[in-house]
Amino acid sequence: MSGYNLKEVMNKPERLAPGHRMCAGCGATIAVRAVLRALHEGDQAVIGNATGCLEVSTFMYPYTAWEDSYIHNAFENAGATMSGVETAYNALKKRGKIPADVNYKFITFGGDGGTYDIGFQSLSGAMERNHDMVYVCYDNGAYMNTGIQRSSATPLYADTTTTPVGSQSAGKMQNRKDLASIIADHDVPYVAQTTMIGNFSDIHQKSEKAIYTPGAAFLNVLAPCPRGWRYETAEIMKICKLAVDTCYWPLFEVDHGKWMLSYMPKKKKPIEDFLREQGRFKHLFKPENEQLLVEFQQEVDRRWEDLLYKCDR
Ligand SMILES: Cc1ncc(C[n+]2csc(CCOP(=O)(O)OP(=O)(O)O)c2C)c(N)n1
Ligand code: SF4
Ligand SMILES: [Mg+2]
Repeated sequence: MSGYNLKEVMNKPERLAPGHRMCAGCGATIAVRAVLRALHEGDQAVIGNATGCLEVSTFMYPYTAWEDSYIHNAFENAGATMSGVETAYNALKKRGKIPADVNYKFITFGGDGGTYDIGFQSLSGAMERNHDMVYVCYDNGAYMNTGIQRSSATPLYADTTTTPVGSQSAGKMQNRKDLASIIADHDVPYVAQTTMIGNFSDIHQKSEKAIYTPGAAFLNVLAPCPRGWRYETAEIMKICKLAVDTCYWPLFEVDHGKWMLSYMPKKKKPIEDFLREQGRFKHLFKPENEQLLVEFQQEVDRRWEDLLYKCDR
């Protein structure tokens, strides 16, 4: 892996062109651009994309913001589509129909709805068959494109349009699914959890590893949505940092079965610091909901301890 140089990386040509129609400050597009910057110069990519905000707003036929080949498939089959493309590519290369010095990489993007829920079976199949591809989930914790419905990635007690907060409900009643661990249990070569913090080195280095490690790789990227999470657009970097420093979104990787923590907060912050910034958790700060905050903290602690245990082995 090459050393990380922020200036060099940021000056690379953009592979997702400006002019798309994602909201200003959307975490998804920042995540996509960061992942694609990890492609080496000269390498080409085939991009897959499940239905969701990213697809709907970057690929309005006959316009596209994607500089690479791009396939929009249905919600449920992003994993299957890209595994088929990778297989066809290998077959054509074997027959000499694609020159030996041409290098394609296969990268699929899906939102949490398209990945944790509806496309889960095809993702699981593609990972288990160990296709040489990267599946990137941009996790904004709800079905944003259709109006902020809860998914299995939505955090506990979040206010969404299908888990509305009111006198009878405190928001989503279930904990979020831990998809990165589930994919790690597929025993694939590389899995990582990341987001946009600091100088972007974490997401860059993990993306490069994911793209250039032979076999299947999965990246889970926290991609805040200012609209659905209800925070000030300009605060995205603060929100991501708080997600990591409260251990709500730990940064880790699983490289050929070896779990490794990428970042240990100097001082683990209380979960309130992350939740307070977002309108979807506003109700948790009413005096009568104090116990809900305690429960949220317990859940974060439980998962953090579990991760530390896995990384210690
Ligand atoms: C099978 C199927 N069900 C529902 C839809 C409607 N739909 C389109 S985009 C979307 C939300 C996608 O959510 P997510 O994958 O989290 O991506 P986000 O919009 O949050 O970026 C839904 C429900 C669809 N296109 N296909
Ligand atoms: S609704 Fe959220 S996820 Fe969709 S484009 Fe806007 S900020 Fe991004
Ligand atoms: Mg989503």
